[in-house]
Amino acid sequence: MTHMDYDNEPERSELLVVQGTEPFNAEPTADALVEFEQTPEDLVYCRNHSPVCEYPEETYLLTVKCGDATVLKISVPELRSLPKAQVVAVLQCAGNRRKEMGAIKPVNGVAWADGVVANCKWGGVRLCDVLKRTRVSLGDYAHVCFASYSTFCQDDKYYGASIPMNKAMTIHDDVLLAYEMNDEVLSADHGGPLRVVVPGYLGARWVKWVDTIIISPEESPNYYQQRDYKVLPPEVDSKAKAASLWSKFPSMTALPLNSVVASITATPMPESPMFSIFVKGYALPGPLSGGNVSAVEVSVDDGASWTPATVTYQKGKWSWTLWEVSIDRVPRTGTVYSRAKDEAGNVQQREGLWNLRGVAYSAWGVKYWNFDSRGLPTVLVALPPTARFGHQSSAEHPRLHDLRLLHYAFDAVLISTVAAGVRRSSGFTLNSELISEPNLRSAADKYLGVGESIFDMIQATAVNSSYFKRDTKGHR
Ligand SMILES: Nc1nc2c(c(=O)[nH]1)N[C@H]1C(S)=C(S)[C@@H](COP(=O)(O)O)O[C@H]1N2
Ligand SMILES: [Mo]
Repeated sequence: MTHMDYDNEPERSELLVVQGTEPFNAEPTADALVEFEQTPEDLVYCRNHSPVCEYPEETYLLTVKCGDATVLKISVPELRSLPKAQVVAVLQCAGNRRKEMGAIKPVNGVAWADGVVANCKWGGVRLCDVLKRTRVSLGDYAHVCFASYSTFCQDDKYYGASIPMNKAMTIHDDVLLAYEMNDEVLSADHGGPLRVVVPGYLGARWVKWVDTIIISPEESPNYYQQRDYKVLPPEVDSKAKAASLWSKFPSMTALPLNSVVASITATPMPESPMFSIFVKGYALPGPLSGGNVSAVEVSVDDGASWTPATVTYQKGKWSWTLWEVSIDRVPRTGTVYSRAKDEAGNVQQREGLWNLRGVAYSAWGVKYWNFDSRGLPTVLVALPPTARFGHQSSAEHPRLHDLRLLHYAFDAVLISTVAAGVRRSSGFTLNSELISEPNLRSAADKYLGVGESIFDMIQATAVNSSYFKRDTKGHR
């Protein structure tokens, strides 16, 4: 596309793992996410197909059209004077867990781990209230289309999506035009001054910087509604095969019932080579007909037996569910699976369906562990007191200061591994110039690549980043 200007991007949270900068795409780690019932803004993922647009709220205008006719123009200050609605709803990208699906067979798209999920409180005006003000005979139209003409996108001249009129007009479906997130003014990164909030639907329909609404007999013609965000059958395994098929498959609406294992911490059991593990995670509701999550279970014996987890948070029908569970007498290495159930009795299935775009992956949640004799993940043990991250020493670092468990083993490979881990999970980069011992300094630089690959290995096979999760706002 012709014009995409990345010169005015806002400042971003250091807590996100950056997947791409133009456009900006970044996610937090799942173990940090589950520390908060309501996701704080600095842990809310960013998903863009274009540069981020910044507009002053006072002059921001929304246009509502029916066909070619403009049927309403309303400013954000005017929207703010209408009755306000608030809803807690989980925003999730259809590509959440794509990396896991990609391990089955390569898929197209950003290799998201399991952090493109945010449980926020959204404030704004109900879409149905705005649509009613147009005096259009709404029942004659099947769809409500949203557009942000503010900028070109990677695949189309604007970003667009649509939802069925029915969804828009059902008051209990809580579709909003939001100007607030977590009781604060909606930031540019998350679609401010105005974005669409469609509880229960994939994030792609939650159009950011929405400037135009079109009441229409048809779905949005936009690329992201018509030729993306669809679950193609598994035999469609190339872009060429997909090309003629997009129009034959429905646009995605709700995402499937899902759960993810976010963190595992271990305690050695007295007088025994076995451990007790504490497992935390999140679960997500499927289609509305199933209701919200009613239970989550975990298995450490490959699904032969299941232990119920304790649900520690759920709010209303659109929120995520947080859960945790302790399991005693597990060996030094193992695998924990999670599965969610909903109010209608649906159960999350073991396998996820592979599809070309890597969307809607919902196999059992899974995490592996591999502890040393003290219950520590086997490699992350070293950090010299002189190592500095950004401007802070390891002791001052908000996410590292209470890592009592770290031994100051002066081993460059270990330092590099920790450095790679810290960088991945918090965005901080090791400033090796500030390591006082010259030998160690050059070695740490030299081994950074090794550290990166060790860290990748740990991420794939063990549980590590719980050591990096507590920040100043964090609590247990
Ligand atoms: N205008 C616009 N709206 C958009 C997008 C976009 O690229 N442009 N991305 C969509 C997708 S795919 C998702 S998952 C969510 C992400 O919202 P967030 O960046 O606030 O987390 O916004 C949706 N709305
Ligand atoms: Mo998305």
